[in-house]
Amino acid sequence: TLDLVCLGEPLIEFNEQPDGRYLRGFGGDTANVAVAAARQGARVGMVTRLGTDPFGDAFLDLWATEGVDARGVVRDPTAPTGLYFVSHGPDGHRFSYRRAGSAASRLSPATLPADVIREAGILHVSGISLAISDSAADAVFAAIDLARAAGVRVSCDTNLRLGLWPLARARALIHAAMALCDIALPGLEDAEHLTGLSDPDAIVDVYLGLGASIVALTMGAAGTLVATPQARTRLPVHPVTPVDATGAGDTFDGAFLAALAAGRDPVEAARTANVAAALSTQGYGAVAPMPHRAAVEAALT
Ligand code: KDG
Repeated sequence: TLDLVCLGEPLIEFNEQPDGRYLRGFGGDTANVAVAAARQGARVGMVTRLGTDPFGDAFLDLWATEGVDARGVVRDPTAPTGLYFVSHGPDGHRFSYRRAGSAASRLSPATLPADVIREAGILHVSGISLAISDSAADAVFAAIDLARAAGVRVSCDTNLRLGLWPLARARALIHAAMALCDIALPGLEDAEHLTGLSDPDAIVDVYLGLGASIVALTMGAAGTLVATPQARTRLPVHPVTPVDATGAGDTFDGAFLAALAAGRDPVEAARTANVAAALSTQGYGAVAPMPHRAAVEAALT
């Protein structure tokens, strides 16, 4: 059995270094969540499609190393593994995608590994899984149906990427998915765009209103607002000096879901996840600097 199954697109990462070179690594939001959760000790599976190219091989090697179950991964000889570039400027990082027509964009309901999804404790999806193609969005909703029918909890991160789709369509699909979710993981900036609101409590009301029983609103330097229908708690950010925040939100999600799967309450889970997310910003890349459980525990004490 698995604690967590993540559905979405892995992307090979080329991360700009101060000397102008590009450091090769791994990204793709839900794939980042998978590794982050595995490093916290969760049993994790990935559901996606990869090309039969060396970048697809590299992901399978990564998942073998990290202990991420790849039974739900299909290799597609007719489409490439996607990639993206990360550049850094005074306003933070910027992504440039080379992903149109990728293997993962061909995700569809017909090739979902139903057994892998049904055996999980939690299914995690995101706004990016919904954005990459119509058939991938169909796959997300089909996976959610499978999960709900089997009593698997569903988690969704807004991960709004306005470079991938227009706001109105993003809002319609992301909120349709959120209405089927138990665990809502909005980021403040995403949620401001999606709801038109700026007050964190009002935003949390929207996601609780859509039906989530746990909402963790991540607010960057302002910390995290964790809410259930019964209680709300604000947690401060764990102070570090960041180098690259790429994947920090995904690291939060992975550590949060791993802790929930281990039976921790949402506030404890968010406390751990805040630390994991902060530590993940101290090196370049989405995946390489993600902390293991021991480092998170050491920083918590
Ligand atoms: O959250 C970080 C991701 O956005 C990054 O790894 C790239 O998946 C990615 C995307 O589509 O933006």
